[in-house]
Amino acid sequence: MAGMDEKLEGIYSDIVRRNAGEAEFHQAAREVLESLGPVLAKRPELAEMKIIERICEPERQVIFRVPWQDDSGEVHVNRGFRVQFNSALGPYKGGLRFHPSVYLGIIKFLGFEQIFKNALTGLPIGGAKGGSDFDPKGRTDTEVMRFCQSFMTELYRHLGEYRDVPAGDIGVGAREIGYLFGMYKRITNNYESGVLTGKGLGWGGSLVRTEATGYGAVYFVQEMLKARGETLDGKRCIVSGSGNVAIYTIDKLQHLGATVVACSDSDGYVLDEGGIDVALLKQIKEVERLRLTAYADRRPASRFVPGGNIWEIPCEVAMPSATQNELNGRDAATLVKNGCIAVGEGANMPTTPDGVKIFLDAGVPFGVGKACNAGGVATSALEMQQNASRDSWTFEYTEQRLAQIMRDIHRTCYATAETYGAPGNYVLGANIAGFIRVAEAMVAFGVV
Ligand code: NDP
Ligand code: 2IT
Repeated sequence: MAGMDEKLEGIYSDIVRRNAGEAEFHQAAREVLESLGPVLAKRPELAEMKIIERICEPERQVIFRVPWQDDSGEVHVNRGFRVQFNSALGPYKGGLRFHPSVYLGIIKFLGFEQIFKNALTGLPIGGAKGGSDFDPKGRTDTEVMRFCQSFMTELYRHLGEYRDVPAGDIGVGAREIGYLFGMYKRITNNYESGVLTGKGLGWGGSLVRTEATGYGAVYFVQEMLKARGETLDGKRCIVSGSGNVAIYTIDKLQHLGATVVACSDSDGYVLDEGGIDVALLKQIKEVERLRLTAYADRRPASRFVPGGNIWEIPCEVAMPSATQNELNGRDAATLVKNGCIAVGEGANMPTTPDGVKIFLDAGVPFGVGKACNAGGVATSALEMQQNASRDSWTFEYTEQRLAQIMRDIHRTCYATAETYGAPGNYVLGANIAGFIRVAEAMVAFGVV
């Protein structure tokens, strides 16, 4: 296998054998292992302690039945997951995803990425992920509530502010966190604010958490451009997706003088040469919960392209912010050919391995997800800090903290890549820097 020595190749084939059929987890693990050769060469004690083998095996995996009734009384059975991957640096931390494509391999890949991402934030949080194959699309509020209540009826016993702290991800936003928190509070008879993050502002939530992933991703791209003497001002940008991450990525890009000409959902993309109208996008997606076609209906200057490939639109900055493997090698080649000068991953693992290689080979600064989108979970950790001190910070102060964390992550990845002989390679820098922080804690704790 390219880029891996014999020892790492052996670890990788064990992962494939022990986690059969979990393609996304194999992909995420392989990307990290491909970065670790130089670390093992410098730090043989980490190999001796089998740190990599231990990091690749979740500490605990919970799979459970989630029965619920829809508004007509029909009974449905979904599957719930929580993979508590690593608690070396703090309580398990990571989002919940509700999407029909969810199975163990997706949750495991996301939990694995979360270990290194959370380590990069410098904050005291371990790595986890959870979710369900429940499809919230077309479901009423009361159906979503009953599903969340059933989901929490099992999950609560695995949570706690010092044990495991979930948040949102695809299909899980403030509404779902509200229903989940309400059920947790009822079952445990405790007002334990710090057990979930992404809460509403009136009941323990943090200002800036809603905006944090998108804003943070843009700060990261800003730093990558700065390292090359560039700015976002006047840049033509593409952001895929139209959910939480995409909306606030677009918002911040335009605030900094860029123009975002397109965004998307799973049905196609909207092209708006004048720049996406963020207020209208928020109204349609967050308030009315409609599809992106409604945006084009209300804004005659734009048009919706059903089934269109958003990466064929020429741009200078691309920020994939929808889902895993949404940008492949062909798309990457098209972007490079069309003059793309920076890529920042708002989503988790949106670029396929051949796509990543094309960007790296072309020398296009590539902000890998676990570094670039870490602002969301970092602000979740700031929410936990506020909850622990029964305090709430201002928008300005919280945003300053987020911006500083993103600059620090960029500096760490940049410097680590340089130290390990791969200047400008944020993938290598993020993997090595995140790994070392977790590995050192694991060594200190002994074989546990
Ligand atoms: P949302 O549910 O708010 O939005 C998801 C968006 O992605 C929608 O536009 C959705 O379109 C699209 N999408 C989802 N699944 C698919 C799919 N299989 N194919 C095509 N399009 C799809 O989720 P978020 O914005 O929160 O999450 C987006 C990405 O960012 C995910 O990869 C998530 O893991 C990652 N992320 C999220 C963080 C957060 O704080 N929320 C933090 C860090 C990373 P449609 O409506 O058509 O399904
Ligand atoms: O992928 C992610 O980092 C998230 N979905 C956010 C996790 C969190 O705990 O805020």
